[in-house]
Amino acid sequence: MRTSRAWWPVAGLLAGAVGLAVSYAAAALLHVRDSPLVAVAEGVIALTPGPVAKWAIDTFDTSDKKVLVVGILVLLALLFGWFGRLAHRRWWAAVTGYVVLAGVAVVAVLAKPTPSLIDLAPVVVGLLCWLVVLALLAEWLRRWELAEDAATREDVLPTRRRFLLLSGAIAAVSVAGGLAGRIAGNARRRAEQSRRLLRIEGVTAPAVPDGVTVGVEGVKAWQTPNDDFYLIDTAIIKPTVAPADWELRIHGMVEREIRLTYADLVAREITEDWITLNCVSNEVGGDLIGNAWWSGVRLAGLLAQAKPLPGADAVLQTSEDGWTCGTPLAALMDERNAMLAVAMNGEPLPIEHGFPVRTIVPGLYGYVSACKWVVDMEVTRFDDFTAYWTDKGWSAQGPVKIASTIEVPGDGADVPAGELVCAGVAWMQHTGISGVEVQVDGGRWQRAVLAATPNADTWVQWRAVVDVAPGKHQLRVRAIDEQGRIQTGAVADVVPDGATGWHTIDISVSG
Ligand SMILES: Nc1nc2c(c(=O)[nH]1)N[C@H]1C(S)=C(S)[C@@H](COP(=O)(O)O)O[C@H]1N2
Ligand SMILES: [Mo]
Repeated sequence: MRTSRAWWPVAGLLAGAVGLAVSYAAAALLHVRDSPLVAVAEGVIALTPGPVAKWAIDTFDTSDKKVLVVGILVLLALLFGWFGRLAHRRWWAAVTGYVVLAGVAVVAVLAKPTPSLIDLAPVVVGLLCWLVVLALLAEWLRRWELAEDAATREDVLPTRRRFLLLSGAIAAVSVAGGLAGRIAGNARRRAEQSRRLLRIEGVTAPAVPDGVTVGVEGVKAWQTPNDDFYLIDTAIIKPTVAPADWELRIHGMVEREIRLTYADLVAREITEDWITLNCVSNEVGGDLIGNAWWSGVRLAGLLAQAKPLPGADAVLQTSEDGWTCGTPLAALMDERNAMLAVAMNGEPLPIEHGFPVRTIVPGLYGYVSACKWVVDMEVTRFDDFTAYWTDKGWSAQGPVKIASTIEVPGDGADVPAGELVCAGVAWMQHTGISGVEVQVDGGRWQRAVLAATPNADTWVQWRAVVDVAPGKHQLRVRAIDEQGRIQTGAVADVVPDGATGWHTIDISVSG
């Protein structure tokens, strides 16, 4: 291995290794369920005829994908080495080789049951690594080769040393990437495993109440499935806390500090309720809102045990990843179902929704209440602290604002003239909605029919029929709450405490 020529396959191999390692780490850190390699392995299994797959599993006496993954790795190593050799004289052949491999991974990832764009990120990262690293190594191999042609020892040695150092560094990056992926993946796997095995006494499956839908196709499901529930958080790497490691401390302006393990928590009485959660950043007509069956432990009881001191008016919540929010103490202690939630739609909280424990408070935007992965609650005063979003210009107080949306027809829809069925949702958690009205082109407000709701804390579906003549028209909606307050048409931005304005859509009516 004294000549540069012998090192081209090694360069290809190193580029391949670092690309795989970095994409593996990216998959683990981004919580993509499987790395591209595993996706390919599973793709191979899926494409393998049943008897062959069975034979392979029997022969290798292993039910997991290890043998297959190792097999694919060996094949890849050979390919990478070959690409490296190709790169010496035919750079584009090598590039094409890596791109084809990435293409195989893309197909494998997209063939999974619910692929999303983020699932492709590890493949893209891996491909970039391959190309950049191969280009780097090739550059130094070429210099080394030039020096060899010049045939003086003094020229050869420095370029050779540089190439070897670079190779060593890249090998180290591969190992580090592999380790990082392993550690992140293990933590995730452990949390996932304990999550799957959890059976929480008192948690029941959701039963959607009668009459909550208006029966118009195109209106979002009244109950939001966990997989469709919007996600907002600042954590690039989601905390993976196993229940056995979870502890909550309630302290600050209290007579009695409380420390609670997960077992302590779920040994208490479980409360369950339908609650709609929405984000203060939701634009008028936006979809940062979802409705779920939450199960957890009422905070009122816990805080009453801690006995807040006079003068306290806030609870500063902190999550495992350091995110903070300030919640009015009163909202956590009044009659509403403010809870430390452990389950969502009858299942242990999904990791990205705050497993093992998060806070849910009806009537408040998420940014001042719904702390995911909550581990600390300090009873305090609003005057004495700021929190993550208040530091960035958002309001300290975040009660939800009354809102309504038109979901059917869609914005820009073409509809026939005559009677037009419109439908959508409205919400004003913890107060409730008493009416919804729609308007065509600024005309008179027409009453909609409301579906049922189990309580004042969920959104409500509405349906109305309006008459439309051929031409272009605007439809508008507004809601009225249980106290008779009418949703304002004044337009406000989401900053600092939530958007206002009437959701308005355009339609074209044909004759
Ligand atoms: N730890 C943590 N909790 C958090 C946040 C966050 O960034 N970190 N975002 C909050 C915001 S702004 C909202 S709207 C809700 C969203 O909850 P979801 O992602 O389960 O829908 O979580 C809240 N809890
Ligand atoms: Mo939010």
